Amino acid sequence: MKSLEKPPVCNPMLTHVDHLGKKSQAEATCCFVSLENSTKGEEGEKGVKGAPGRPGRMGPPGEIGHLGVKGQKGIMGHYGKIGPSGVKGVKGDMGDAGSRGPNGDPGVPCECTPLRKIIGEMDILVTQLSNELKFIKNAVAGIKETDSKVYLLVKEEKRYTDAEVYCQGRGGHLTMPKDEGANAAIAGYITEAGLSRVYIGINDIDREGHFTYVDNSPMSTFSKWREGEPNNAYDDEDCAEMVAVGDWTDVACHSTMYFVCEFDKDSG
Ligand SMILES: [Ca+2]
Ligand SMILES: [Ca+2]
Repeated sequence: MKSLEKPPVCNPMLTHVDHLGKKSQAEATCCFVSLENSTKGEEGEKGVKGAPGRPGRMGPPGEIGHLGVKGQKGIMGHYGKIGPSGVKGVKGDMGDAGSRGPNGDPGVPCECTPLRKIIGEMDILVTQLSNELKFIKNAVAGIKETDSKVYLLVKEEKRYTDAEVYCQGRGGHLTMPKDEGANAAIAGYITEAGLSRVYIGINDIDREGHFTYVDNSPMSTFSKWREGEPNNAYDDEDCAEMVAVGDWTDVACHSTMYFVCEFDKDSG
């Protein structure tokens, strides 16, 4: 057996440290151990299992997979509910023109002269109707009556002769008071109407100073002349008026004023 060289002892306790903290070079080289020709020791006991390590890092993303195969078409579903009405459509094109109709009958030449005559007659009728309507309005407004007479106060200013024509046109005359009762009745109508004077049917047109009724009947014993009348003033008073109190005066026939017509009841 080869003698062993005594290995240098490495004693850390002999390591010199100077005042600057630096190890001495000579002493540092003494730590050398030679394991040549040493014997292997016995195997030690197995150590205790250590604690589990920390989780590793996340790996890289995998590769994209392959597309799957398309499935088969399903069966038809149930019908849905009816939807709302749609928008009104655009107007269609115009249809073709129809066939031409038959010719009309020939026209009649204008016969204007008869038409003008008819129009003229209609104008006359309108005028007559207007007058009749005016008469009815007057009748509604001013008609009065006694047992034997109907009196009409006409509120249209007319001359004496025109007033008598008006009354005759309706079947009467200017009123001819022949007694106190009739005279009072007429006077009452004048007063009610708020008038002061009206023509009555008395005149001396045919013979000055000889008064008669307008229907040429003679004056009776009854008269109602105001005192001093008739005076034939200016030699121009041949007609008669009644004032509101019922008195008579002679006046000029060309004066225009309202008047009273009278109608006999039994004359219809
Ligand atoms: Ca006279
Ligand atoms: Ca007079």
